Amino acid sequence: MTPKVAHESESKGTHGAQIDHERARSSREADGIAREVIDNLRYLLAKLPHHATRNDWYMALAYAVRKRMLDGYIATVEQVSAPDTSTKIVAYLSAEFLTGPHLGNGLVNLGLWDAAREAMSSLGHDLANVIDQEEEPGLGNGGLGRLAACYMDSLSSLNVAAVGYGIRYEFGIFDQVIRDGWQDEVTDKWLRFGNPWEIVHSDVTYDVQFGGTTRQSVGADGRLRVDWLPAKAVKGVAYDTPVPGYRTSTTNMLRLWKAEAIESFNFDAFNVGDYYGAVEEKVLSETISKVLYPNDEPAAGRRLRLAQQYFMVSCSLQDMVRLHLMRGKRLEEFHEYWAVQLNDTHPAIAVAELMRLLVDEHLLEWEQAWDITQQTCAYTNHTLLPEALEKWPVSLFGTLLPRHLEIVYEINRRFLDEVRRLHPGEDQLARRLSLIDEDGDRYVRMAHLATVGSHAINGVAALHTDLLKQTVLRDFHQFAPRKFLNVTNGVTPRRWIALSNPALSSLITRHIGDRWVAATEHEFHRLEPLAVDPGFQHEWREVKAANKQALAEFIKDRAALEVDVQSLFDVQVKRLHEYKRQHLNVLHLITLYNRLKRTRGAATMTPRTVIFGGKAAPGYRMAKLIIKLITAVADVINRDAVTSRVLKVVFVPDFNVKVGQRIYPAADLSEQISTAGKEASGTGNMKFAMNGAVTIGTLDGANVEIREEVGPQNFFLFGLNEAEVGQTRAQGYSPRRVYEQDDELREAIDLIGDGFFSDGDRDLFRPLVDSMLDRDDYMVLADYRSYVDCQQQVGEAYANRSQWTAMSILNTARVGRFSSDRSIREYCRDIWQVTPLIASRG
Ligand code: NBG
Repeated sequence: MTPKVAHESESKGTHGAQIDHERARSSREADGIAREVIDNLRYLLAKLPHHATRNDWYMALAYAVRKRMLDGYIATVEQVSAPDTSTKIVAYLSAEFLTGPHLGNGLVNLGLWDAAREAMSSLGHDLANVIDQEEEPGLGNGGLGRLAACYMDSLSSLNVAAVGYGIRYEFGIFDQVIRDGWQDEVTDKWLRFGNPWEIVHSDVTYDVQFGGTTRQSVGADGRLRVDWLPAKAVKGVAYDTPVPGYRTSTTNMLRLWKAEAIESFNFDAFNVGDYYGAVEEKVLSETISKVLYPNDEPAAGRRLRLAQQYFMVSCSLQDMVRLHLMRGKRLEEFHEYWAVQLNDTHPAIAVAELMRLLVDEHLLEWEQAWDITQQTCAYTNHTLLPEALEKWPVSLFGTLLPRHLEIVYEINRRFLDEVRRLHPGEDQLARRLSLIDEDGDRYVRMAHLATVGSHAINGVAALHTDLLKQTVLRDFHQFAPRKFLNVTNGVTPRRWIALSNPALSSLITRHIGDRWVAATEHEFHRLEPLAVDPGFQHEWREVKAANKQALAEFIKDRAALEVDVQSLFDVQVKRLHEYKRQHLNVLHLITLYNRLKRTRGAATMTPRTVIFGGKAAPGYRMAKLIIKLITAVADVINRDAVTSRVLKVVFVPDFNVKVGQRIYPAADLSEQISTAGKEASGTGNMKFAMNGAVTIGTLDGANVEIREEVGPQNFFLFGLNEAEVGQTRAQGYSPRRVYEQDDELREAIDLIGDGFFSDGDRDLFRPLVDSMLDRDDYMVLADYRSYVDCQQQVGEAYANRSQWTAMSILNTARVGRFSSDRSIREYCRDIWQVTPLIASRG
């Protein structure tokens, strides 16, 4: 493993060494990179090459790549801060950024992949192994956080000046381990081996205050002033991670805040000898950015969660104000230079905080401040599920943020005056629109705050936006219809095709050139004529087969199971939730099992490998029980000599971005089977389709648009649509009746209920069985027959290889619209009114 290029320059004179060093700095060539990796080992990690661990090699390469990103970043800053600039900057505020590992993506975007591979191989290392060493930052739960990361990639790739603002959680989403078939949670210590991507700015810090009281006074100018006398304060420190665009010089920053104690804050405690009291204070301050909250758990009582939200928002807005003033601009024109996007309601407190900064701290008039706030902010809604709509008890809110509660009341008072003026006598309407929920205990409704404080509100898929207007935000829509618009989600083709599916990428590039990576929507259509070309089909199948082989090896490694790579890879990976209906998938599996058993294996059936993956919120008992059901059914099927020949079931533990990168490219069938009306958009559905998987799905979220794009004949549709779900309920839906009338369904449910998958234990799955038979909130039984029959068609279609391959190719060719570049262009045009920077190609 002795590096060939180790310190050539040492043999030269000092001057020569310096010049070599300078050349290496900006080198895009393999030897320059290799030399720098050796330098980094030595000067950043203090290691000799032959003592270096795999992590050291990864770190050394990461630093070399980061350096090249920083060149782009400095160039971007120079442009944005030029004295005559009128650039508007997008501030994407999000409690989650699920970026995935950075190294591979950085190499793709910077165009350094081949050089880095050559460099590492000259040093005796395989680039793929080095890349695999990186531990991903799990700073998000699922789709919402991953969407934020895709959008950051597109913003840079489209040369839009942007900052992603969020929280640097010390512990991200938990790691999932499966023990005895159950999910167990392990803390995610992603920072344990260091993080070479972030740059700490110890000088970019802000104080964030909490609690206390407020005091009114009248200033010398006769103006009413409100002072907030907080009880405590913490400091937010900026940690920046560069986000390079694809083959462009534009590099933006993801700026994440870490909470620290303000050193001088509790000096008194030191003076009176309460040393440990002071230390405790420090520990408490730091807990604010300690841990990411898993979603799908009641948050209403979580004081720390509200503190996190305010902490992140306050640091970010203070930072924007500082940068704005640094650029020599006036606060009156803040909205002309900043577009603040609220990613769901988690950062909705920004509306009140921006008002506070403008009115209390910078002494603008309320009306003007309100105008600026509304023009600056826009809000994206990501869910209609009532339990996921954030609201905070007024008492908790007022104790933590007394000044903000006053501001919320004042916003509400003015807003409701306007409502009453336009709709006199409609008290119920005013109650429904109010920022304060007064039915029973009083709550601050964060979605209402975000809606009132924004000039644009968007849903994340066409169906979702329509439902948003008809349900949760119906009254707001009637009140201000023009504020509402749809921006269908998208995913970045850089990470989700170029990086994770290199074989498919090079096949596509060989046929249509490489412009698709940046112009997916336009270019992918050029694949359509190839869909029926036998030669191309053959190559397409070979790529899929190789990806399946690679996944099979991964499954063997992680789940100790051998799977048949010729079989149909039928995949459902996403968070565990009843509305996503992993248990509907399980009912299908049990049905297949029963058919095989009945016919002693003679039933003609397309061999399948059914793959699950996903985390359940630690406190969501039903979701955890569904995991147990999947693993229990898998055990029975996989062990049975008859069934396991044609059917295998695997639960891949710890689904995350890295695992996703292995799974999407290997899928034949994508399961998008949520109850219609429940999945706002979905983004996994897009990743699958881009990688040539065909979807079996309901008319929910973005499935509707995916089906429109790929054509109904290339999409397996089943189930009730959203309107039918409502009608079925209204007509007194009885799941038990469905159960009684469908023999296969009854047989499947009875096996679960009778303890067949739980060693005779009839209680284990009882809550799940009862919930399906008694209420069936998610219409699992209602959609069962349609799903099972549709799966039958899938199996038959897969048996026709050339027809299936054509479907697969057409899926890829026609889903270019779901590139996040298209989404970001729409945000720029319709919501932010920003135009790209002029950038050179990187
Ligand atoms: C999720 C939705 C998904 C959607 C993502 C991104 C939340 C609150 N919502 O359907 O469930 O794709 O957001 O928009 O996480």
